Amino acid sequence: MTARSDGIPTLPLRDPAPGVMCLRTCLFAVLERGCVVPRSDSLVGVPQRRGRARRAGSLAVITLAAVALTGCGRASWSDGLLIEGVTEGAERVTRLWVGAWIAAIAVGVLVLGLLIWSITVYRRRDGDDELPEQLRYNIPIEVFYTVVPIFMVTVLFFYTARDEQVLLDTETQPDNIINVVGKRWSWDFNYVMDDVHESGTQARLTGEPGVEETLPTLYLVVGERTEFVLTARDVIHSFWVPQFLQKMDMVPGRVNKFQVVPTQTGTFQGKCAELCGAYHSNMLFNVRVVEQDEYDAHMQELADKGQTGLLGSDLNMEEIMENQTELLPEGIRP
Ligand SMILES: [Cu+2]
Repeated sequence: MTARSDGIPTLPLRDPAPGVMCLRTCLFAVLERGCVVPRSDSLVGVPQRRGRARRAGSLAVITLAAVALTGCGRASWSDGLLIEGVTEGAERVTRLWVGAWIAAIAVGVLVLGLLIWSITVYRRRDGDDELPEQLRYNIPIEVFYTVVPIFMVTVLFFYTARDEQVLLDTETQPDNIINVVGKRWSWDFNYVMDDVHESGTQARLTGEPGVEETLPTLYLVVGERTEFVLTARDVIHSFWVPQFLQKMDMVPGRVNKFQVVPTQTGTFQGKCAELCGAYHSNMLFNVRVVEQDEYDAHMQELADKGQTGLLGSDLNMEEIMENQTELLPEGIRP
């Protein structure tokens, strides 16, 4: 893929999530068959049977696409087709995701079942000339359908709040602290404990392969607890590494934090998840999770290039709020 039909070049990055890739391919296949887009011949009196056959064909293709997703790389039905997580917290997120889907499907099936049951059993029959028994102001029923949704929302809220509390806990002493700064339209990485930094520039989407090698790259040590201190230079951005299954906003004047422990080595994609301006989609970066010695070598490489010291928050367009400055590590404070 090098250019869209409108001439705008696209970025030949690594494959997206396996499930996403397959879903996209399958849906394109359906669209290309003309199954989803209405065709003009259905408007000029072609027998309806053909239309019906086509619709049945579409349905079959979509069903097959959904089934085929199970065979697409690492996304599995047991994980709710969610991309594979590569941090310690990922399993918790996956469980919450799968649980929420099970609850949603159970409620959906129950509601549909009740709907079909009521329109079948209580349908109007020959000779029914009067209104059936009316159930307005039936207090037990009204209490029932008030209490049940409140119960369902409470259960979902409980599990979400419980998991969020664990995932956003920053009480544990981290092994490493990295200040990630969002800016239009790239990233700065301050390796606080190693006193070096990297300043990225926005991706040049040339349409040629190899663009990903030019992106700023964030290095992390596998198995090590890293704390991200998130700030923004100009407007709101959002720090998102899809395979962390977690993201967080970067708000001018504020300091946000979360910690991760990466569980596998490898290179992963990162991007801004908050529409932040014209080149928001160019705001890309890589994450390399490596062993300690490779991380140390990279820190040395940055130092050798003269990228010592940290990029201070005085570069921000907006000052960090007073009650937030203490959340910043020394060396970045204004
Ligand atoms: Cu952004």
